[in-house]
Amino acid sequence: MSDVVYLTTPIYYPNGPPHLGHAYTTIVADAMARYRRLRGDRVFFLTGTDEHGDKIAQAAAKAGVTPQAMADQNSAAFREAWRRLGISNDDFIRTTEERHQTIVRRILQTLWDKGEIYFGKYGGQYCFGCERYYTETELKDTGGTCPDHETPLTHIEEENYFFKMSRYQDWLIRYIQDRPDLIRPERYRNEILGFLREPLQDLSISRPRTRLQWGIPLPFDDRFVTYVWFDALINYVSALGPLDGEKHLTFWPVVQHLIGKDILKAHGVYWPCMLKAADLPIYTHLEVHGFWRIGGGKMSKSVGNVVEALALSDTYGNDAFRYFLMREMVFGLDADFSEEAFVGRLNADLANDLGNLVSRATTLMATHGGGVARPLVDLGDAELGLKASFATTVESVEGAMEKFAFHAALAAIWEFIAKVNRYVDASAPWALAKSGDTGSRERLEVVLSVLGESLRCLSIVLSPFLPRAAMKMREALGESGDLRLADAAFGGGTKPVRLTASKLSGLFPRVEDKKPGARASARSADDRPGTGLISIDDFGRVELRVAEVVAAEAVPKSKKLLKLTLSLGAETRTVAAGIAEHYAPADLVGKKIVVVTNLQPVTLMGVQSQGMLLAGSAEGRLAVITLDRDLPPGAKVE
Ligand code: ME8
Repeated sequence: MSDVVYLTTPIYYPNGPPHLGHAYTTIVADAMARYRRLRGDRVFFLTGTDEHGDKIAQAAAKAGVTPQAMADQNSAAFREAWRRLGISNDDFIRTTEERHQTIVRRILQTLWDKGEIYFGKYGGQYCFGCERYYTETELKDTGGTCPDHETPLTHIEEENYFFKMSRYQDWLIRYIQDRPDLIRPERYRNEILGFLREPLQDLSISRPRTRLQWGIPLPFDDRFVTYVWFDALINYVSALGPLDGEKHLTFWPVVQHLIGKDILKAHGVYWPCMLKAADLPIYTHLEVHGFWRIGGGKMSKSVGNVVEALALSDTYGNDAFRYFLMREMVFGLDADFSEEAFVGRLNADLANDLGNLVSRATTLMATHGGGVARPLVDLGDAELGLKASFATTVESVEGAMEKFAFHAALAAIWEFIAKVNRYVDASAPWALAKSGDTGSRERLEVVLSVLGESLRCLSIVLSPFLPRAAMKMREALGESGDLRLADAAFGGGTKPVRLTASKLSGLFPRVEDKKPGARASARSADDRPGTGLISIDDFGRVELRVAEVVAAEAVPKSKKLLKLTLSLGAETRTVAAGIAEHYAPADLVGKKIVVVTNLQPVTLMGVQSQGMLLAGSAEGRLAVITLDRDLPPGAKVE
């Protein structure tokens, strides 16, 4: 393994808020970045947002905002989500940034000058959701609908610029065949090789501006914008700055991409061909993981969607959330997400196995350690067994992390935790403390030193996975200074072994009621026998009030939005409401309406909106909810 690494996640579409799937890739990338730093490697860890193309343009049009405003808002939401999850990325790239666009233009110009791009006409079945054409072979089992979106395709015939990808087919097959670990796990390597058995088409890399405005204009023909995938993939290069700069020269040769299986083709086929054509080295590895399914397995559907699933990190804590995702999913395969399974692992692995061990060991050390430190000596068979076992654990973690097998790394660590728990039971330090004779006191010191050493070593190997818990363990042990994997060995610390610690209990509090939502007091499983039902407490979290419309005006450049000034009795608020196609401003002034008042404010077309009014709609008609009797502004609605 090289001692420098550049790790990337996909750059996510900011057409909505971040969700479980985005969080999974970013969390495993973060664990890997932390692990490599722990090894003493130099790491550059990148994530970001993919902001051009139809997807964003369409989502923005639907919301009545500009694509830039939509991208700004959701890109900020991604950044904020990663901050809250404690993600240690070194950079965050947005494809609307100038630093990115400059490099995209440069690479396009180079390929154009080299004759790698030509102007041509293409007709085919196009999916607007995927933003790409489908070949007949790809559609043979779908009856002509998009295999991903299951929606009808549109026949499009248009002139575009094409990248001569087909000429790289033989080269790519050989390149992959010569490198068994280029695309991992193997199933995805086989999928790409299988795909390459069919003739490879050239890639349309532009979209006419008459159809799509939102993109990077081609440097050699500004009637066209760059195809979003051609633009997006280049983020991995553009984030490192100029191609002759120090950062590029250091990190590009050791780039390793992490992606979900949905974007395998773009990364396994388009990207290496693009890099080859641009005379840039190909990535060292493409690490591909499977998909989280919700409600797909036998588990009950307590979490309805991927955004809700991500919110469980707030309910149960970041470390527990990271642990569950990394332990539950075998990297490369699909897995089912459910709150029951999450709570199950939290209680069994984190509260019971790890939390109890830490609590028992630190309590014994705090009570009987006497503030002493001593060399790690007089070890008996049990202690030497633990020492050897930890050395094996570290080897297993290293082997697993080399293959991105996060689940296996954690399983190995938990085997060791189980052994230490058994050691505490078998050596019965509380009995040694009670007996009080010199032999027992000496034996107690050996046991406490081995427990302290076990926790210290555990805190190091756990730190990439459970950064906060690991830090708390180190604080309890009085450890400070840099975390280094090299110190994860019995007797491997820099100082004599401590026998003392501050008591650390409740590292992972048990969720007493195993039913989902037990700790999120607002929810309970019994209130939700099927999907889609919410409890009265869920509903109670939404604050609704009567508001009087005191002023209303159109929002400049927006077809949909009206800016309403609302009186809520004691306060006045502004709300941007998407009702301009149904109401003239004057129709609304004086009306008493119902408003959600505890929504996070958002800015829509330059208007800060501090709430949302309630309205019903059917068959294209919309009606704002008003009162059938008079109530004062500010009155609660429940
Ligand atoms: O495809 N399970 O962005 P995107 C696991 N912008 N991972 C999941 C998931 C799930 N259910 N759903 C999404 C794009 N992901 C492009 C990428 S890169 C140059 C451009 C994760 O917002 C997974 O990493 O649709 C997947 O590859 C990625 O989110 C897709 O994110």
